[in-house]
Amino acid sequence: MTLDQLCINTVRALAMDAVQQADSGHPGTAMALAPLGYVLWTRHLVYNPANPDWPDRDRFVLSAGHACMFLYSLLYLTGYDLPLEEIKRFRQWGSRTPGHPEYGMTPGVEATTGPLGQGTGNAVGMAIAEAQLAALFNRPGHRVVDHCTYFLASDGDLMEGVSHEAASLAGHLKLGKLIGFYDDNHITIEGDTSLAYSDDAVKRFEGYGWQVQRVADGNDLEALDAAIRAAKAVTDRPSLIVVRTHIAWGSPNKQDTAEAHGAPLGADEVKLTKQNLGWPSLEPFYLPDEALAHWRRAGERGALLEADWTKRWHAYQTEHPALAAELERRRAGRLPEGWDADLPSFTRKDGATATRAASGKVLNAIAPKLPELVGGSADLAGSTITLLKGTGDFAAGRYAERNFHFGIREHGMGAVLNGLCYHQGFIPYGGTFLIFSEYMRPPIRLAALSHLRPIYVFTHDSIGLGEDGPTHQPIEQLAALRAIPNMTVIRPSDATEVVEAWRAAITHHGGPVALVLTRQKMQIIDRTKYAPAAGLHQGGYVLADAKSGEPAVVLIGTGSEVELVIGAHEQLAAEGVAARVVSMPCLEFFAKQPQAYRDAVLPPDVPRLAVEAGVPQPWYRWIGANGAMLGIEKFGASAPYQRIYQEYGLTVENVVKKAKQLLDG
Ligand SMILES: Cc1ncc(C[n+]2csc(CCOP(=O)(O)OP(=O)(O)O)c2C)c(N)n1
Repeated sequence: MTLDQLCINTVRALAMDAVQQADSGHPGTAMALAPLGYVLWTRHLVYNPANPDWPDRDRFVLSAGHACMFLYSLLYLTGYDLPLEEIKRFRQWGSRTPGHPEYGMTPGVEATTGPLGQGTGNAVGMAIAEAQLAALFNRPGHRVVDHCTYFLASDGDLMEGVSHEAASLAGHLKLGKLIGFYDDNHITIEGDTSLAYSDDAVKRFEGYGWQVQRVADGNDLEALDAAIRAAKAVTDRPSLIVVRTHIAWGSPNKQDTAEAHGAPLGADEVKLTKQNLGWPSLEPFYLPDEALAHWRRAGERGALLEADWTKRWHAYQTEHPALAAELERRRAGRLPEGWDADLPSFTRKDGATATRAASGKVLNAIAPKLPELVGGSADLAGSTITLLKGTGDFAAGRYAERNFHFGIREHGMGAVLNGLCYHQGFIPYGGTFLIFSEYMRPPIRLAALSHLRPIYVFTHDSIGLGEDGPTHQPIEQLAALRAIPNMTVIRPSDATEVVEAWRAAITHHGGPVALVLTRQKMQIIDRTKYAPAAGLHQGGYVLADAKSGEPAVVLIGTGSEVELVIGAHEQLAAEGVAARVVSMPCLEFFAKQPQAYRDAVLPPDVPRLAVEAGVPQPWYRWIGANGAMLGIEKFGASAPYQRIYQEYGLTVENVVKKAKQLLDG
């Protein structure tokens, strides 16, 4: 067996053994892709196992996350801090080799993948990030940002809609340093792909404007090598390399069968496969010394590559110190000094203002000082008010511009935002109507899981959007978003809270933030009379209290419903009923406050009434057993919004009535 073959079979053996030992996992795809991994990781990919975070490394995203033993094997073999012990503990509690790749858990894993198609979208975001940083920071004679983004997609990745959206956008943007591999193995879980799939992937990607090549035999190292070279040489469009492989290659009885997809081969078949491959030992996790040594040499190549880059980086630092410092700042995620100096302040003199409009003003006030703040919307910039003034449209050849046009591709937008976060150097935002958060829920969930921090600008946040009717009126979306662990949902009540909401979003780390904003105009709360909007950072705060300071009832509102609650408070006061008004723009922030603070805002013995134009589900924790909720438990309606509010009982009168009912017990 040649050394090449021995090294390739090492990946196959590790994948078989790890899945067998775990009695769970996906061996077949890793076995089929081993030659591709070998060619890519020994000849092309730029990485340094000793420094997985080296900024100018190539990115590799395993979009087919179920084939993670492929990636774990390569990481171990090339010398990342992932010892063989961890491979042996594949899929076990506390191991660094979880069932699908998880960002932050395993060095060298660039993205959390597994939900098919997401990684492909993430890779597009990473390539966008590279293109922008290169356009902003490279200078003649100094190419300090210059890396490729590779991804590996399976049949499932290409069937999923999100990959279509992302690939279409990537082709349009002519992202020349994006290179994808399509593992064309004709097998999915239910059997042959012909059961459900007869796309011509080549034509499809050509139609998107990609360069597409075919490699007829996934074991042909020179053909793989030539295709990667050709892909790298094409710099004016992304590349897809369609590689015909055979799942579980080398397995006498399981090759080319769906059985090899998601279950161990079985001890007997592992043995037969090893014999068939001419593997020198039947001992599990056996590794020939010469193969490991060869893989490690490939990894060591990375130290030289990084050293070369570091030399170039130092030259850049000398010649362009300010640029170098700025790039370092952005990569580290440090906000610039005084980033918030120009945050606007709103008063009642500004007149009634939709919170989406206030958001547009805040965004434009902070953007000049925050170049890392980039984004756009899914074709709703005018409605979400997410356009930045003073910068142009991000487009092919205009990669330094900051207004992104994601097209009508919410799902793709979410995945691309995640890619920008994974890459580092950005605070990306994406806007659409709150109702269409439904179309981007999978990447929102993954952002939360992976501790990424995109900002979502979700406008038209309730029945308050009016005439567009129930298809566009969110009812359960606030609850659905709040149900995601590590998600932060902020629904400011007026322009002054919008300022604080953006401040919170920009300074927040480790998870996504959704800003939920109105289409309709909202009175600006008179902060000379009511408590300051800075209370938003505690999630909920007392806006106005009973004169006595001892309320008989607490009225809680979020967003546009705070206006109703304030109205009810005034009316109740006139009738001599002691009520407190609490603005609760962010349940997640409030939940994080010490018990003493929460009790001070919501005294345990005082009955509470919460008012929000959405399903009551998230509120039961906060209103308690004796509380009440004025929400909506059916779909909306098409009419001017004032009429819908009235018909749905979301009125000052009804809040007053409910409050009294509560008091009457
Ligand atoms: C969004 C999503 N749906 C379903 C699954 C479950 N799943 C895992 S792999 C797979 C398909 C397997 O076929 P393919 O993508 O061709 O991978 P291969 O069998 O070649 O490894 C499915 C449906 C998933 N991971 N993500």
